[in-house]
Amino acid sequence: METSSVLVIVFCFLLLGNGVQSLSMEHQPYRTGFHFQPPRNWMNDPNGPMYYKGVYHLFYQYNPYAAVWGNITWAHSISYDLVDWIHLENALSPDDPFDINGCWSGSATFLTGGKPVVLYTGSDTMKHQVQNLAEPKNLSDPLLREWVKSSHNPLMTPVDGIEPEFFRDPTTAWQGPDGLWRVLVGNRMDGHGWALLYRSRDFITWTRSKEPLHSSTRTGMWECPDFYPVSVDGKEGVDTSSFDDSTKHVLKASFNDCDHYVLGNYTPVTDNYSVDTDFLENGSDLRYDYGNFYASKTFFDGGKKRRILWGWIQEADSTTNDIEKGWSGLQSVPRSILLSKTGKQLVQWPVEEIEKLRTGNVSFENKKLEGGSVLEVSGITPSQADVEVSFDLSNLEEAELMDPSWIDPQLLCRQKTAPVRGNIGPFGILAFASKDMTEQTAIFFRVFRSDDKHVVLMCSDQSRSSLREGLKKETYGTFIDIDPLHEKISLRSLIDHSIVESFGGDGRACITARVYPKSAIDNQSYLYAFNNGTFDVNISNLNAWSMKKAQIVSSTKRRKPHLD
Ligand code: DQQ
Repeated sequence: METSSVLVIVFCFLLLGNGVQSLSMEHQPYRTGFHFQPPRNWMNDPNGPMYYKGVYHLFYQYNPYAAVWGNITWAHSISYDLVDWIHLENALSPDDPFDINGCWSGSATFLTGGKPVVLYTGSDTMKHQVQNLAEPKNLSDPLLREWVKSSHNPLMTPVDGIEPEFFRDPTTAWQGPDGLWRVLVGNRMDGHGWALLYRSRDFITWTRSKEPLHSSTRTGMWECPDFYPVSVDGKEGVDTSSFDDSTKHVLKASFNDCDHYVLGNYTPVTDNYSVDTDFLENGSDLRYDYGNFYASKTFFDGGKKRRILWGWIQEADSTTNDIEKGWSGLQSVPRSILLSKTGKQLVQWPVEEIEKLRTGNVSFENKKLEGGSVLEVSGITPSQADVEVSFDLSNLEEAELMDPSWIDPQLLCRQKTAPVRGNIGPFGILAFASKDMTEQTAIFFRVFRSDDKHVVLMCSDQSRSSLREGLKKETYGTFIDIDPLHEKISLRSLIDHSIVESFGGDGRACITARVYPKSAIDNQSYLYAFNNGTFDVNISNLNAWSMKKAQIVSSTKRRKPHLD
């Protein structure tokens, strides 16, 4: 062997063996294959997503200079299919007095006639939060490459008792039957969360309504509010300014590191919003995702008549390691979002376009998983995969009794992690598993019995996800509205190098986790189905695919698009 080859091997060995050093730019096991991320540096909230003249636009909070939050700019990427992305020039930079300390989150609105504009928060010279307007320079450019800030900025300022540090993140605006535009701005007042309501005839002069659209004494500051209609027949998405009896309205607010939502009825003439069950009321805790998912935003895709949701997935590693690897933050896969059949919650599913990355399928049906067994799913690339599995259960009468004190599902998942045996469950999948199983991320279900029904718990257990120290290895969980007597328990997980996005019960509960295995990376990563309950479960169907890499490139480096 030549001396140079030996040196390369020794160098790689040193990199791999050295924890933090292994995260340097030379070795990047945690970069994703099909989740959106910029080539380098910091990214947080998705901003102003929209579909314009056949092109999807995603803007996002970005630091052009470092892998930590700061210098917040609106970066801009476009796509023709929500899978492959092209990074364009930054759309908004913090270089005016009304946004010199940052161009923070905001949303896009199509004005009458179809002109897109964005409202965003500027952190001004005093670090006061103000709301600003920007519009495309050239409407005939479907890529909307250049953006011009309004000469009227700032349009909304923190006056009349609004605290200047708690006034941000304007929603997509909607137009009422009186022709007035409405927009919400996230706020904290008296220590609580508010969605302030503003109205305008010309989109320039905005007047604050005496009453907020909604507020809650159970929460702190509301960041990144979102407000939109969903159709009660649950089949198609609905444009933000549509109102009729066949819709309910969703209000989402970001607080406590999670995106919470409520459902309710909105009357546009009076701007009355009456919620079915309020935020955190009577144990209600509706969230888009019970894992790592924040500051999300939806938009109406007029092309395919659907509403699409994006969320920021933060790192769960130390800032030092983020700096070392040179980047921080992912976006979730775009998810289409609808009202469930029960009308009591939303359901989410990865947009169908993601499926074009599927390749190399492995599938089987009707396989018994005995209590205490694992089954390797081989023949795919487990570190970049899409897995769908459904379980049917025949021993439901054996389910353990639900203890009425188990009211916190996340706590229950933390206590009853994957190695803790139950009667019916834990069963599910082990993602990012090392051959010796010392590393594994378990996404699983447990079934309990309570009075006359069954209670299904869904968990994502990161406690053994990595042998590396210093990571946040949070375990997440939620109860999920499935009746296992009458339906199978299904799970879909999108596994992508350092992220697992899981959809239980056909999208009734989502849990996203960031994990950084030390040895279960690339081709040393394995995937298993498992059942650690006492009783057998049956895999009625399992389908797994390797996933191709999406093409996410800067405008100068574009290759031929996928032809399939
Ligand atoms: N991120 C933005 C704010 C928003 C927060 C700043 C939520 O506008 O409230 O980067 O993550």
